[in-house]
Amino acid sequence: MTTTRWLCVAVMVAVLGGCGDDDDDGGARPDSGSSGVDASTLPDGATPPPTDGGGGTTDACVPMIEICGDRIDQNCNGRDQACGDNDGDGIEACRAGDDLTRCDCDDSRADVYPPFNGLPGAPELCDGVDNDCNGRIDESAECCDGCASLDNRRRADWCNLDGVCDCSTAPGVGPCPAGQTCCAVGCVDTQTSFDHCGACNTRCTTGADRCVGGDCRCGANAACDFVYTCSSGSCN
Ligand SMILES: [Ca+2]
Ligand SMILES: [Ca+2]
Ligand SMILES: [Ca+2]
Ligand SMILES: [Ca+2]
Repeated sequence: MTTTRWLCVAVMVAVLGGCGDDDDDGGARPDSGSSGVDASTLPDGATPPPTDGGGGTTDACVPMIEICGDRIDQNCNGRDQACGDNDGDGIEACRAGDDLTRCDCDDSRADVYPPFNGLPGAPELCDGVDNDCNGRIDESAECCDGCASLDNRRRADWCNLDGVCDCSTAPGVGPCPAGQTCCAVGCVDTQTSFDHCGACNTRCTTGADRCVGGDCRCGANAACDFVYTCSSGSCN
């Protein structure tokens, strides 16, 4: 490659997104293959420009969080992401300069979005994807080897950066003690908690006055039908 060609690639990547789609794959990154940059021809210390993930390329594209509108294909899907909410999950695509944990780190997938406005992010699935845009892939307790020894993985909600199983809402505790569940408010006994009866955030209604064995109850009896209120162990 001539010096002129290399300058074209470098400048056009930054400004226009490439010097033509030589392999016709629509990639926003400069194409490689037979017309790719030969690292041996670059100035000392220079690195070749990244390539897209489309067909016809020979260099591997390493997926990163996509930045919309910068004419660079960070997530290797063959094109730059348009700004806005392209996948309709309610969170706009990351723009250059954004806090990448607070914008949609993949605006082409509706099952990937960060916590927003008090609502949780997408559940972190064991799928090799950073579903909740926190910069970590498959860190949930369900996916984490560090939680494998627990009798119940609901005692934790993720693994720390060192791989140790933890309940993030109960700092310093590590996994919740046996018999407790890691909820948004910390470690909870869902067998007895009125506000988390049977599961996190499952509050008993006024038809009950206690939680026993994970079931809402009125005194020694089942919870009252919805038209009644439980008072002093009786439905009234
Ligand atoms: Ca979105
Ligand atoms: Ca998304
Ligand atoms: Ca994550
Ligand atoms: Ca995941």
